[in-house]
Amino acid sequence: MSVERTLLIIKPDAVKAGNAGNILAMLEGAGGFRVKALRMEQLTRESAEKFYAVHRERPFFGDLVEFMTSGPCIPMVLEKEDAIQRLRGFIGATNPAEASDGSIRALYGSNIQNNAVHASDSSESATVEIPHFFPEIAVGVA
Ligand code: FUP
Repeated sequence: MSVERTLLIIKPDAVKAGNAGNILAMLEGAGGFRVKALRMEQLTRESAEKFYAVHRERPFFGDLVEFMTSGPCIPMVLEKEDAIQRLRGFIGATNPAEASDGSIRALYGSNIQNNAVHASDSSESATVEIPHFFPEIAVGVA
């Protein structure tokens, strides 16, 4: 295992609900992830469509873009040993109803769309997703 970087987004539902601070505290505390970059921003339609381009043909794509542009979100780069897979475990399943107890999505997600956070699902995804938001941050750890 090696130290990796991955992208997490606190989504508009969690920001609106005032859960961003609790989520960040979980990530840094119990999760042990180090924050390498972080910003609050409201996604444009163009940026959201590009970010989720892999889902362009799926029936939920339009609603997903609508949701992701509905308010500010907080993208961040996190670093840790084996960060990509560990973060996926820490956030829980896509559908909060199926997410393991104590995971971020179980605690703060409402449904499969409004599921509080996004995290890169592979090193290939992280390599594209980190520069989408933070082109100035290296994808790999020196
Ligand atoms: P994940 O990698 O866990 O975010 O899950 P997916 O890549 O399968 O889905 C990406 C996003 O699409 C999810 F965060 C939420 C949204 N989605 C829906 O809105 N409806 C669905 O039926 C499936 C996914």
